[in-house]
Amino acid sequence: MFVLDEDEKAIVETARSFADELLAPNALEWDERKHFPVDVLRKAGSLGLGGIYVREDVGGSQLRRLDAVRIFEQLATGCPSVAAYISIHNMATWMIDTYGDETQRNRWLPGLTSMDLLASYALTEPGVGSDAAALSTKAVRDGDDYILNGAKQFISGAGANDVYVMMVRTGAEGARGISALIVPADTPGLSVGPNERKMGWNAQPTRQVILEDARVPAANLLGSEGDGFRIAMNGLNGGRLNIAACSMGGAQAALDRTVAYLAQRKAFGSRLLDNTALQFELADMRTSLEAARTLLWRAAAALDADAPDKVELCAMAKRFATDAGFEVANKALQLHGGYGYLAEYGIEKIVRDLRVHQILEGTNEIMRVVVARSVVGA
Ligand code: FAD
Ligand code: 2MC
Repeated sequence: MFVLDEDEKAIVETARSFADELLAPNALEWDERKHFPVDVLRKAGSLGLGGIYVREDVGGSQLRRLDAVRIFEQLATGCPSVAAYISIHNMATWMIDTYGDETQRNRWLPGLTSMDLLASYALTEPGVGSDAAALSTKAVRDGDDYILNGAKQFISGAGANDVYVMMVRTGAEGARGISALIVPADTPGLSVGPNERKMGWNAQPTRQVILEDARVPAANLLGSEGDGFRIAMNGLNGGRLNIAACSMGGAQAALDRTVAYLAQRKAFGSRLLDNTALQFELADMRTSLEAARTLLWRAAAALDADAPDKVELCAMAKRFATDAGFEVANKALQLHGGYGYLAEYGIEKIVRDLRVHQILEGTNEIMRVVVARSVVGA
């Protein structure tokens, strides 16, 4: 698993070239202008990045989760925010591939895998984040439709997307009363709030989604009524790994730039890179990233193998890698001195982007809840 064969190397190199050529040169400008680069996403789609682990008959690349985390690490070296949106799009697209019927797959997946269509994942609500099973957006059956009322909060890609995979309540309280629906973005009665002003992740929009008597065909139900929470959580297992990979890529880029910076910066008569105390910092940063990457690849292999401990391994990897990634990026900022704090050096942007990975796709406290349950057998 740790020595890549030629095919695996080619996949990683393709993702790296895409990041070097199309993401990195524009990342600072997109952050400043809060620009969502849809044209670049379409190019990602043409390379097979829109359905990385989706089946080939609908245009997917049908790769493994292990390939996916390596791809997301490379994409994030160019821009963690754009890489993370591609990750969310892949999560939603995989949910339709895995739980959709043939009509749903053929209707949506060719457009989604090519990224001509963009997807969002809508679980969180204004009153409910970590305690997702308590969500209250209602879907009431009316003939051949569901009528949706409620609101979704913090939805990545909203307003620029074509479709939501949305978790709604069709039954009683609790996880078993939740269903997953494919909701077209142009559904009458669906509207979005303003783009949130955020600390980072500025190259993708985050908006509230409001549902007022929004009518969605019942044929858009994924699986059966009551399956929605399980579908949502299974999507998130892989999503958590990809977000962790985005932290790896951002932090690795920050570390690489720090080495280059210290090599040319002189103080007290020599290069800062020759200072042993600073070399020790770099050694610890590299060690942290290698440890996190090792756990991440182990969790991805467990997900590929559908191992019985995949859920807690994904949670461990998400918690560990997003914490490590943020700490490494923040140390990189420190080692740049005052220049690390300036936008043009690009390090503070990585720090801002990586901070939210400790919060979303399940906070790192919730990751500990998941792991703790596996330890104590709850
Ligand atoms: P809360 O659940 O209110 O938690 C507040 C604090 O309490 C946190 O520190 C939490 O860890 C802690 N806490 C809560 N319960 C426990 C517990 N049992 N034990 C210990 N600590 C606990 N959601 C989507 O559905 N789709 C998206 O596309 C999406 N994109 C996002 C993009 C951004 C930029 C952001 C910021 C969020 C996004 N989210 C999205 C929402 C994100 O998943 C939630 O913010 C997250 O799950 C936390 O929920 P909350 O904000 O309601 O915090
Ligand atoms: N994988 C598969 N199944 C899972 C699962 C997982 N990771 N987590 C829970 N389930 C199943 C569980 O096995 C149970 O199934 P069954 O009814 O068959 O026994 C069912 O789901 C209910 O689970 P719990 O009893 O554990 O539910 P509980 O409410 O106690 O806790 C918790 C669930 C806290 C783990 C869940 O609510 C959670 O993960 N919260 C965090 C929410 C989150 O991650 N939001 C991210 C939003 S998306 C985002 O941020 C983006 C940027 C896209």
